[in-house]
Amino acid sequence: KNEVLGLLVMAYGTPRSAEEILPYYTHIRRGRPPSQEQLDDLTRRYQAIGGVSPLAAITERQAYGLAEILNVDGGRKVRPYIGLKHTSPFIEDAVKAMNHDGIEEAVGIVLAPHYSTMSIGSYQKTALTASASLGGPKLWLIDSWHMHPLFLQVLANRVAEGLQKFSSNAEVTTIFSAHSLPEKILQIGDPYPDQLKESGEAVARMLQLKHYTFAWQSAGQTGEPWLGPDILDKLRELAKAGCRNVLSCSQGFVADHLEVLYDIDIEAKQLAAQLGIRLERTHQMNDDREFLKALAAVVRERENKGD
Ligand code: FEC
Repeated sequence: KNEVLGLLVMAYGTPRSAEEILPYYTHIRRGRPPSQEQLDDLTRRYQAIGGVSPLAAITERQAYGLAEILNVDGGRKVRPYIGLKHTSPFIEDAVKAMNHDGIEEAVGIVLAPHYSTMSIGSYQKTALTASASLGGPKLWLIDSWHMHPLFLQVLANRVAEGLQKFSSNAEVTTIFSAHSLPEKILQIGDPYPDQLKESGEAVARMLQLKHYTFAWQSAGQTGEPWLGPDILDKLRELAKAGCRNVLSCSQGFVADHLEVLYDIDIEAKQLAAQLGIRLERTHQMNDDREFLKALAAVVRERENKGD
């Protein structure tokens, strides 16, 4: 038996150059190319954050950093494989490479904390379909890790650090947000909205936060209703209620990427300024060692659980 455990690290993926924006966007839209106007708008947002997103490099540092930690913890040795949802190396490529390398068992983790059929569920389906068609490896997939105590501790530390940006007597409202999804997920009892609440409430309890709320961000424009309230509407509502200080915690994401660097740092900050709100945000997890240690614990727990 192959003693090496495969470590399938799945993430969203990002275009690595301006030329890759069109195929990437087309893939996100399940093969339907965007209109010129939509493409121009997305290109403009990438330009506003420096041309390309740092996400590709961060995903690599997270995956290899995680493997490094696992390879010195005394447990089974791991070999990392990155599988991306919307650009190469695709999830299918990673499963194929594991199969080719003779990996028999692998733990699969998605670099997003909360489960939805439309997010983690779809990564998992792709991975399982690929391994079934190739005849291996056996995949031990992790559904969600938003309530792992080590992760909650890192998240709470981030919020505590964020709150310190404000003066000690300021009244600050923390907004916990995650990527919005089409409202139709509610009809199938999707756990996503409850999971967002669960981890946000846990952090609020740990820090004894007095003022906190929840919102959705980065909704797509597909014509159908998406989960709300949107974070921009939430800011308007808070401003009306007299709130002047807001800490944004995009707890649904674990890296600095377009949805944080543009949607929060540019778009939400601009609106906040117009509303007379000081908006700060928590640092993303990126390849912070404490965060990767939390993921390492999640991986080992799944490995130990087995089939
Ligand atoms: O930095 C980067 O380049 C990539 C940032 C990025 C992340 C991300 C995470 C999530 N998405 C989720 C769901 C959807 C759904 C649609 C959708 C559309 C886009 C578009 C871009 C994009 N997403 Fe994304 N997402 C990122 C980027 N996403 C760009 C297309 C243009 C736009 O709307 O801005 C709508 C698809 C459709 O049109 O039918 C649904 C979810 C996550 C969080 C979980 C995860 O990371 O997997 C859920 C990062």
